[in-house]
Amino acid sequence: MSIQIITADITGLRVDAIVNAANSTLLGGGGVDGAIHRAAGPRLLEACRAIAEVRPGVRCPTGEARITPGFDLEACYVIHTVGPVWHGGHHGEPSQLASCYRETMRLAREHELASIAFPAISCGVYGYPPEQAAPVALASLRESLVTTGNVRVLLCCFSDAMAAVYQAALSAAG
Ligand code: AR6
Repeated sequence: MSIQIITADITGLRVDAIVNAANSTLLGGGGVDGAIHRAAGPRLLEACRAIAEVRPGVRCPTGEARITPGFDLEACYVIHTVGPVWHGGHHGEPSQLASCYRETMRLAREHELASIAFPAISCGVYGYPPEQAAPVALASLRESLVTTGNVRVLLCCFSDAMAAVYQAALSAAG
């Protein structure tokens, strides 16, 4: 089992898959989603558009994940997952966030990926406090890694401050 915290732009990482903190349309947005679409090129949007809607306008409900190729990225795949919008923490946010990590790791296992990089899902526009998101992310990943085995997991933070929060949660988890 290997979980490592780094500070980097996720779009430049040479891993089997990078994870996109998307919205349920899967048709792009700001933050890391916008950066991934820009770096992967227009074929990524075409691939996302081709994913079946589960209801009008929703290709990926909150807490679920979908996989596409990485196109112009160094990464072979993008796994798109939709984190919860923070509404104070008592509206199922922790279990939805845990589900994002679990469902993404399930797809990683299905595709026999050896390395994967996650951004801090929900910790930007969606407003999830990083100090509360980090322990949820780590607990879910640790659970998944019991069955997923030898996958190298990178938690790719966009600032040293965010990396420090995740590092503290990793240390606290022992
Ligand atoms: N590499 C790594 N991390 C990044 C990068 C990057 N290039 N760019 C931003 N981050 P956010 P969310 C960090 O807002 O909160 C989009 O519009 C960022 O600093 O991207 O899940 C989607 O379409 C923050 O720590 O995702 C949705 O509508 C983290 O990534 C909505 O935002 C997540 O911030 C999703 O919101």
